[in-house]
Amino acid sequence: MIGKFFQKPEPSQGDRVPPGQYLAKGFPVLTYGDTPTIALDRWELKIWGAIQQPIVLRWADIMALPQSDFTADFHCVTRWSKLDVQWRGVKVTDLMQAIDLEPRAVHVMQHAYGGYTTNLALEDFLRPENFLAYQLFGEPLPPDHGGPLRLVVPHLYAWKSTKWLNGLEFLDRDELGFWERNGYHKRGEPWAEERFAD
Ligand SMILES: Nc1nc2c(c(=O)[nH]1)N[C@H]1C(S)=C(S)[C@@H](COP(=O)(O)O)O[C@H]1N2
Ligand SMILES: [Mo]
Repeated sequence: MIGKFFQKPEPSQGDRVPPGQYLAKGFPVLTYGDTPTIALDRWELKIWGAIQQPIVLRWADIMALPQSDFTADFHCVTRWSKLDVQWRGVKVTDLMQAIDLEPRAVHVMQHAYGGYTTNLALEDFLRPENFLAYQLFGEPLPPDHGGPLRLVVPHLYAWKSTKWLNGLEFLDRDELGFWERNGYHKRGEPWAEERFAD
């Protein structure tokens, strides 16, 4: 595994690389299926389920929210990690200011253009470090990395960070997303190596 595509962490980075992970050279693309093409003037983010009022956000609505820069480590369950990825976008907590959750909301399903889904517990979704990203290293987020817009949930394996996000469905119970139905862990915390369902 070490060599062309992977490298050993420097000692100073070691405590940032979760068990069983290697540092990737570059930033690999990991997609199940094809990369969809979405024009910004047709782009939508639908938010529905256990909330007071379903809404559909357009690109201008995202741009009207507070914008922030983020630096976050990225851990794929296939054992590569990339440290200090630089993004720009909107905090989940800022997006959620506009949403009135019903008390029965306890989980959220992320939906993507193309049909990918992944589930999160509400407390994992609402963490202050989570964000919606539309820039990567100062450039528009490349389509292969999830552009125009993806979610990033740094504290969980990256399959919980949906590329081409176009829906957030709030749920009154946990439901499994695409990888979770295919044997992966419900939560996916890298420091605990929550890779597979028991
Ligand atoms: N829509 C969608 N989002 C997705 C995936 C996918 O196949 N489709 N793959 C996930 C996985 S397994 C990982 S590791 C990261 C990879 O992000 P990257 O391709 O930008 O490195 O995206 C996640 N989000
Ligand atoms: Mo992954």
